[in-house]
Amino acid sequence: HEADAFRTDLMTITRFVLNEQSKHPESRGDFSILLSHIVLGCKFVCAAVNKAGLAKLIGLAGETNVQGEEQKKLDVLSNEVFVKALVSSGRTCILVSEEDEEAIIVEPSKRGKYCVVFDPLDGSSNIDCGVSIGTIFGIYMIKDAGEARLEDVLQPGKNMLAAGYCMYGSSCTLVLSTGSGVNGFTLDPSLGEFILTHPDIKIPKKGKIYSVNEGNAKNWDGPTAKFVEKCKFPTDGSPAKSLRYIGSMVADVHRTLLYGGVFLYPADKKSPNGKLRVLYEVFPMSFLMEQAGGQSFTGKERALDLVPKKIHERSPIFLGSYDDVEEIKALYAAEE
Ligand code: AHM
Ligand code: MG
Repeated sequence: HEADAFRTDLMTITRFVLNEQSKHPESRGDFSILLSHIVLGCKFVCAAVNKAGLAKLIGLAGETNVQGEEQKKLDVLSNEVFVKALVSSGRTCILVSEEDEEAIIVEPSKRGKYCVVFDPLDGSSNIDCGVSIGTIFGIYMIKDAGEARLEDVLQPGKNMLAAGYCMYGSSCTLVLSTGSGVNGFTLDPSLGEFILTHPDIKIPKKGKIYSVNEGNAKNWDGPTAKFVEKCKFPTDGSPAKSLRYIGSMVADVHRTLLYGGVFLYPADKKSPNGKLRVLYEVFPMSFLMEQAGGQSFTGKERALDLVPKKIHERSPIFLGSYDDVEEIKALYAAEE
């Protein structure tokens, strides 16, 4: 169709969030401002990641540049960009980043009511071979606007107001939920804008893919081992599942969200709490999964019910299509 050749009515992420906001007349636009700063961080990291392969030539990411100066590693650089963008938004009070040991308490003159937990560049071990990596974030609102305390971020994931990730892949895709469904936006590099490309994402009820680091199998617990065995040798007449594992959480979860199936990073004998971090990996991804109609489980409980005690705490995680996670839950329940 002629009319389809060029879309002339572009739903940018800013327009989308402002639309959402207009449904809440009491809102003063703080969230839109915060989000625009997160979006800026994502655009910056996207540009930096796209140039990563040129590092030796132009001096990026831990290489020495033409002036002979040591350059910052891409994950360190990304963290600095996000911290500065978030603080300068004037809408944040506590920041927790995978890259910083301690939580950052924003100075009083720049404070706002939001707490942001984030992993600025997850999967960064994949940078050098060009595999997709991403930024993950979750947003809480503080209880008492007057003072910011660490307890404000040590809340269960179900208290998050919003969560999302940006994947730096064959295209740059930002997936966001503000608590009423999940929407995906793709960066149009010529416009420098994220455009709504995946409205109202729903994960298939059951999937054909499982995604796990099977190299850890010898250390798995019973239910995890049984589940993966069933994926390969189903006993109920259903077809065997395909295995896909990128080893980059954002990319593995993104595929799971779009195609269905399960992504798991279970506990094992060596790491009884798994590998992934509760606040800025497990919670945001679990929030998105539930908002898309899927589920997320820790092996003990609904992931979003978990109450973290420390900011860098880890948890096992099983997330994805509703029916597939239901199967995992049944295997754990049978163990008890
Ligand atoms: P990182 O935060 O050090 O990048 O580690 C997190 C990454 C995730 O993106 C991915 O799901 C996981 O580590 C893969 O771990 P493994 O290599 O043990 O399979
Ligand atoms: Mg990480």
